[in-house]
Amino acid sequence: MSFGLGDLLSCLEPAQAIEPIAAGAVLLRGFARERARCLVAAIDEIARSAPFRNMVTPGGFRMSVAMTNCGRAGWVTDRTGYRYEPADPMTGRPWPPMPRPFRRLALEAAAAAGYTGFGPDACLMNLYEPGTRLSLHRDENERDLTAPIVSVSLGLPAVFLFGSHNRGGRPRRIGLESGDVVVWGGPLRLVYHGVAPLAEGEHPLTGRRRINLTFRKAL
Ligand code: MD3
Ligand code: FE
Repeated sequence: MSFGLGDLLSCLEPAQAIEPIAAGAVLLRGFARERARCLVAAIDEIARSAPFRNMVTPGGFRMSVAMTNCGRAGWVTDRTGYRYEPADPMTGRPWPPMPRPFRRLALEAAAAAGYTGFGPDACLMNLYEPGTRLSLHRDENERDLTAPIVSVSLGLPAVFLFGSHNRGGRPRRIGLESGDVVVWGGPLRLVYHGVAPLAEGEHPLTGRRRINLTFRKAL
């Protein structure tokens, strides 16, 4: 048996793969895999004081994705519009604080993608069940659009739809699995994106659910 230089150097490669999606976006496959179980436990705990709920859009449609937040601000929608709120409209209490390990994960992922010093103040948590989808939209309610958004997928796999700067055109489809992290910034910060209807399935960490965390600098 003989080893080439490639074999000798492969031990120097990071365990997790870094895939550039396009200028400004980086897919970190498996970046949060070892922490996934703890993240899900922490989310369950947060949801006990700020339950997942299906919010209503300004147009009057109830979203199929259930949402809650942690951090100093939380994203909400109702008949009056989309915005960030310091308190949960459902309970009147401040959103639960962002756990330190959440903040650390977001900082580390952003740094691995080339964005140093990321300090998110909001974490939006999306809960999907089979059939749930998120239609094409842009995230534009954050004050500082130079900061990236860090997205963490947990549980059932999903097909992420990655569109362009205008509404039309076929979006690219990107499969995201539990533990995958995507960092979106720079020229891609304002692209249209969404999630295809979740397929039926069962995941050891979450059962029939997918949870997505997005870390944002909102204020
Ligand atoms: C690209 N969530 O919460 S995360 C959202 O899987 C949202 O729940 C999806 O879109 C989900 O707003 C996708 C990936 C993502 C998040 C924000 C982005 C991609 C983005 C902002 C700009 C560009
Ligand atoms: Fe979004």
